Amino acid sequence: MSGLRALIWDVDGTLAETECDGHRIAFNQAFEAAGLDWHWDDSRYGELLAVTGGRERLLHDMATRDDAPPQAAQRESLAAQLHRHKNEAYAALVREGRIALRDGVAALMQECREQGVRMAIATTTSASNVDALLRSQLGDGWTAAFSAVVCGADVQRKKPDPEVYRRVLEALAIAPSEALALEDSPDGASAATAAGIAVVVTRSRYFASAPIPTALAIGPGLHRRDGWQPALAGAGGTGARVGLADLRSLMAGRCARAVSHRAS
Ligand code: XBP
Ligand code: MG
Repeated sequence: MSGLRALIWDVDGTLAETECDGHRIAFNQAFEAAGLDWHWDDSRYGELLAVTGGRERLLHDMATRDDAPPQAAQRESLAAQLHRHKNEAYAALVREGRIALRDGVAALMQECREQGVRMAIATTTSASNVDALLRSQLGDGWTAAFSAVVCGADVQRKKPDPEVYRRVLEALAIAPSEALALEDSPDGASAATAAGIAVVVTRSRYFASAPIPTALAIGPGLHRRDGWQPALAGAGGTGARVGLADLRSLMAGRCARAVSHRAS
């Protein structure tokens, strides 16, 4: 049985609720700045999150519009322009302190540091967005806390493809069984699972009830021990929140199940 050597964090929805009050607002600001009468409301944005990657999301939306440029090359160029503007607007929102880490995230990060569990990031979002968010939340030296950071532009294929997780494992030089991923979305969980990594899901606003059958456990957030499937054992050792002891025990349960399947 392998121990937990690294915790791999997804960013949007997992580290912070960045989508509704961050990326969505910033996309709408980019539309306005470009003189476009386009607006993504909460419900439309929820649908569009089925497309991973902001530029890809823009192109997908354009394909449904009569008022988008007719030629593919024009759409690509408009999507690139809007996406650049969106990321600048997102960074500005984050710098204003509009987006905080989700409850329980900082405490689990601190536990990782204390217990020598390395941390990494596996995200679809742009590196500039990760930098803006973590600089605002963890300070200028945030990169020192992470042994690997793999973002959207670093891979050929975004989540649900496992490439981003495989790249993280390579950078950490560990086996999939030695890592645990923290995710919030079906595509994110599929990506980690396809890379052979166990996934714990903390429910986020837009994926509050999405089926995520591959998750080792699903719960409302790292800040509480109730509402988890499967139920967390009483003695997590960290009081009211989810801690490394819980994650290790979930991983041990997964190994025990794998062994009993092999034996039967
Ligand atoms: C979430 C995404 C991203 C963000 C926007 O990534 O799919 O596209 O919505 O960021 P994850 P970009 O959950 O893997 O962190 O515009 O930079 O793509
Ligand atoms: Mg996510």
